[in-house]
Order: sequence, then structure tokens, then C-alpha cells
Amino acid sequence: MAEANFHFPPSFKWGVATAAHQVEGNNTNNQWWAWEQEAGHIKEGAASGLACNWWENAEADFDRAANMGLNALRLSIEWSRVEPEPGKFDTAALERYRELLRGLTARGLEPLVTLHHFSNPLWLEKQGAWINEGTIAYFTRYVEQVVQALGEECDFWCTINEPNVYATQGYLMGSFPPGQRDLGATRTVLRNLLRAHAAAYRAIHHLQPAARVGLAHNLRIFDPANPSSLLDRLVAWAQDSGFNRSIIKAVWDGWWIPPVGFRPALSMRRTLDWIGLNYYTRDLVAFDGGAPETLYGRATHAPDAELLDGGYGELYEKGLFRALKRLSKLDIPIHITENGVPDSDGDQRSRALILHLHQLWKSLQYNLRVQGYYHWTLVDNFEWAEGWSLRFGLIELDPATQERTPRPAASLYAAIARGNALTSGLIDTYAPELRAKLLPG
Ligand code: IFM
Repeated sequence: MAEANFHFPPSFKWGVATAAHQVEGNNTNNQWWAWEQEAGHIKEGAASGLACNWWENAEADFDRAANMGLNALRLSIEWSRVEPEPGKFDTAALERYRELLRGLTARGLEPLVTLHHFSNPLWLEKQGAWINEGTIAYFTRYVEQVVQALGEECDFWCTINEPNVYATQGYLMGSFPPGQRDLGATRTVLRNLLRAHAAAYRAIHHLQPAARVGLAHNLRIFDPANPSSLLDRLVAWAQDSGFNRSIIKAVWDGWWIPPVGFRPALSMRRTLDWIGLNYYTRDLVAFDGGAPETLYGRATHAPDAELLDGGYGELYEKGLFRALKRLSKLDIPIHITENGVPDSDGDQRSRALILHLHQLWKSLQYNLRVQGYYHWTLVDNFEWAEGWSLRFGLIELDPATQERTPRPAASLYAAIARGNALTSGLIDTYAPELRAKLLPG
């Protein structure tokens, strides 16, 4: 059979993505740690604990990433370590981050640094955190300290990870701290997060004019369950507006749109040098008159869909191309800042990786400006309210012993990164059932 290769551009970034609270361990001074201590919040009563022990030894995993032939790594800074008390900045913590960033560069891994990834210092949470407008100034001050301390090691910044997920899970669905169910609060929190993004964008450029600053948007696809039902189409559109369109409209066009608001937000206009796409799945949305909190939509799945572990949703790789096409309207560089699947027994990950990377390759054939792909994630990590029940790692972790065992997808991803191509040989080895679909004829 003819060898077919799906090649990627020479400078393409192959990375993995992580977040401080999920990997560092012993982040005792943030709201997630406190939340984990109370029964009923985390599946199976789990806690982050030592996580992947990165605060002590991230370098061992950096070695693993570098040995896989990767050239990029996304991590986040833990605000509660850097500013354990209001206005008191911990130089030793900043020094440790400097060491980590240097360690990445020394291994040929370009750092992409996220400044807020779901966790807040306890002192801030106790004041209400993102429900308050005052948090924007606190965040900006913290960002300035970080950029001043780490700017020599990094010029590639992601202000805030998934403002939509933070706001909806914490204030609408109640599954993240502070566990509220209040649409009004959700809107306020989302607006404050986006305004903080815009303020941070300016503050970073002031300190580092050549910085590349963006945010990571979790773009979930919402399709009507029944495309011929006007109500299904309406609620799918409304959910998309709340979860996706309102965010992009705010930071790109400078407008709040319903359901988040309805007025200009001109100071936020064009506050992106690049956009991060976190893509995982889609919902088929059916009208449900009894669900005002989800804008009258109920999530369902396609009858023939392949489902992911733990109710995480459909394996729907075409959504990656659709999301990229949509974001490419901004005409700025796109980085896939997260993509992966929860798969404890490793029976879907290789297939999912191949399917998604094939969609990424397709987007490049359409000249979409995608410059990097950061797989979520390198090593199994603490999956928030799902605890350790969902495993996203290319490498399996036993959190009790810290023992790591690579899954087959780790060598697949390494081969793709090293060869800068997805080859028919890799498809035959890791997911031969995809040959007919991806390599017809
Ligand atoms: O683990 C999370 C991450 O923190 C944010 N994006 C989705 C991932 C998988 O659920």
C-alpha cells in the first residue's frame, strides 16, 4: 500500500498542556484545596494532594516531554504561591518558576505561560474573588509582578484559561467552588474575568511590548438535536451565544452580547495577539422547558456517537476543524492550547489523537493559521471535581506512588512530533481501523 503522510509546517509547535493546581501538588493556599477538604465536592472524595509533584520535580516530566521530541509546553502560574497574602509577593516562588521556565527552554521546550487557570488565592476567594470588580486590579498587579520576574524567560502569555468554564461551573452548575447556581452571578463573573483579561493584555504589553498575549477559550460545539426543530435550533444558538460567541465578541469586537450583556465594551476590543482553542467535544441540544438555568437546553448525544469516559461527551473530531474555521475569522494566529480525551484504559486515546490531528492537518490545507498543538495532557493529573476518575494523560500516573507508565499514545504522539507528520504507518500501527476512513483507495 502507498505510504501517505500528513505533513505539518516546519516550525509547528508540538506541546503538552498542564495547569498548576492539577500538577504541582500541595497547593494548600487556594480555594480548590479548601473545596477538596469538604465531603461531597470531589468524586470519590479525592483530593489533589501531591498531584504530579511538579513543585518538587517538574523537571523529570520535562525530560519525558523533551525525550518525546516535543518542542513546547504550556504550564500555569499558581497565584496563591506568588501572592500568598494580599500585596506580599513571594520571591522564592517566583524564583522557582524562573527555574522551571529556564528548564523548559534548556530542553528545547518553548514555554507558554497561563496566568490564571481556575485557582484563586484563599484570601481573594474569601472576599468573593471574581464576583467583585476589585479583583481586576488585584489580578493586574499580580500579572505585573509575574511578568517583571519572568519576562526574561517567556514572552508567550495566556492571561486566563477558559473564562466560560470557570464562570459556568462555579456559578451556574455549582460543580466548582464556590458551588453557586445563579445566572446573574455567572454573568458578572464572566464579565469581570474578560475585563481582567483586557487589563492584563495592556499591562503585559506595557512591560514587554513584543509579548504575544492571548487567552484560552474552551469552544464547545452546540448543535440542535433535531435540526428541523425550531426550538432545538434556538436553544443551541442561545447556548452557543452564552458559552462561545459572547466571549469572542467581547475581546475581539468590544461588545457584550446576550446573555452576558448588551452594550459596548470598547476598551476590550482587539485584546488578543493570538487565540487559544481548547477543544474537547460537542453537545446536541434539545429544548427543555424545565431548564431555565441552561437557557432551556438539555445536552444529548448523537445515537451513533462514540462516547468518552465518565460522561465527558462525544468523541467528535470534526468539531476541531469547525472550531478552527470559526476562530480563523479573527485572522490572528491560533494555538490549540488543549485537546485530549479522558481514557483510563487507553482504548480510545490513540484513535482520538489520530482523528483530531487529521482534522488539524485538514485545517492547515485550508491555510488556517494554526501554529501549535498542546495535547491535554502529559501525565494523568487532578481533574477538578472529577478528581482522579478521569485520566487524560499520555502517561499513566499512580498518584500514591508517583509511578509513571507511558500509554501507547505517548509513543504515537512522540513519533508524530519527531517526524512532524502523521504517517500511514502510524495509522496502521496505532489505529488500523482508521485506514479506510483516512486513507481511502
Ligand atoms: O483538566 C481540564 C483543564 O483544566 C481545562 N480544560 C479541560 C481539561 C479537561 O477537562
